[in-house]
Amino acid sequence: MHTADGELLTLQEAADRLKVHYMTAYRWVRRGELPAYKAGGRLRIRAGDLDRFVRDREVDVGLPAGEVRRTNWPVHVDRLSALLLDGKGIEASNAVRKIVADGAPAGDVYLRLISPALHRVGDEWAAGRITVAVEHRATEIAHALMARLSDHFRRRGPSRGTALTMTPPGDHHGLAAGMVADFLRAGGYDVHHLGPNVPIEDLGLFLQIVPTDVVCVSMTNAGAGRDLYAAIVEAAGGTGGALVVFGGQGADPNLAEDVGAGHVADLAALNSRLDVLARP
Ligand code: B12
Repeated sequence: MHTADGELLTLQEAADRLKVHYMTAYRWVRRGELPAYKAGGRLRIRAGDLDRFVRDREVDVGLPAGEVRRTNWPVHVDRLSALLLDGKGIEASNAVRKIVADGAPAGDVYLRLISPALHRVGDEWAAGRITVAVEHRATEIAHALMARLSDHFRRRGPSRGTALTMTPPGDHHGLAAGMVADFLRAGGYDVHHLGPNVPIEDLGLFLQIVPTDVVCVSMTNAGAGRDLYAAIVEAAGGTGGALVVFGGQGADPNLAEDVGAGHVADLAALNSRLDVLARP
């Protein structure tokens, strides 16, 4: 779209150019995403601002009004991966904010955007194309994105129980455990998120003091032996204790089953799987 930069448009004209309903354009103005001015009691939009708005959102706008807008995840993953690798935290945050404002559920942002983007970062590291420092920077940006989204996972109403989330000792990959914590909160659990690298002994002491229904362990490093699985179940009170569920890239379903624990691979299915696993 090319217009004279200073040209002033009414909101209806701006909506027409964006091919969206008047109210959609108004919502963007209210949210401060589309800059507008009041002149003669009416909202005016500078054509240059409209151009910039379109450029920023080239994937999202331009669909006929009324059409269901689908989030184009592969395009967003490409963009977010690039921003993470370039260390562009503010731009990454703006991109995620827009995607959510356009209706994408925060849970999808975790599973379909942030996770795959981080996997790409890992691939770059494994191929020797980026340093560990660059990978750390990307992880910190991802952490900040998640912190800003965490309010979306709150749920009011009666508690479904108490859950604990963590990674085992020696596993420093804490982001996924944070996602698990947020999904459990959305599912109605009160969550104690202990984060990464939790010593087993301290887990046991914690669980003796804080009554907990479910312990969700995120395992990223592959190759943990049966002893670790068994020690976690033991710390959770053994067979009569809390339900222990393992998940993550490095979790072994057979070992989980072998020690009497559950295994769930798909985070989106965790809350419903817990209903089944918790049944006597
Ligand atoms: C960031 C990162 C790090 C950071 C972690 C920092 C932090 N605060 O988390 C740091 C720098 C510490 C790190 C260190 C290492 N890392 Co690293 N790291 C990564 C990276 C790039 C992203 C991890 C991540 O957050 N992914 C995003 C999450 C959300 O995705 P996810 O783990 O797949 O989780 C999803 C599902 O699995 C599931 N899920 C996960 N947990 C659970 C639990 C439950 C209950 C359920 C239901 C579901 C579920 O839901 C999630 C959402 O979709 C990955 C690349 C990758 N492929 O993930 C490598 C990666 C995991 N790292 C790897 C390696 C090798 C290492 C090091 C050994 C490197 C080294 N030589 O030092 C060390 C190990 C350190 C340690 N002792 O743990 C390898 C793992 C190989 C393996 N299979 O063991 C990977 C895969 C990189 C690669 N391509 O080779 N790493």
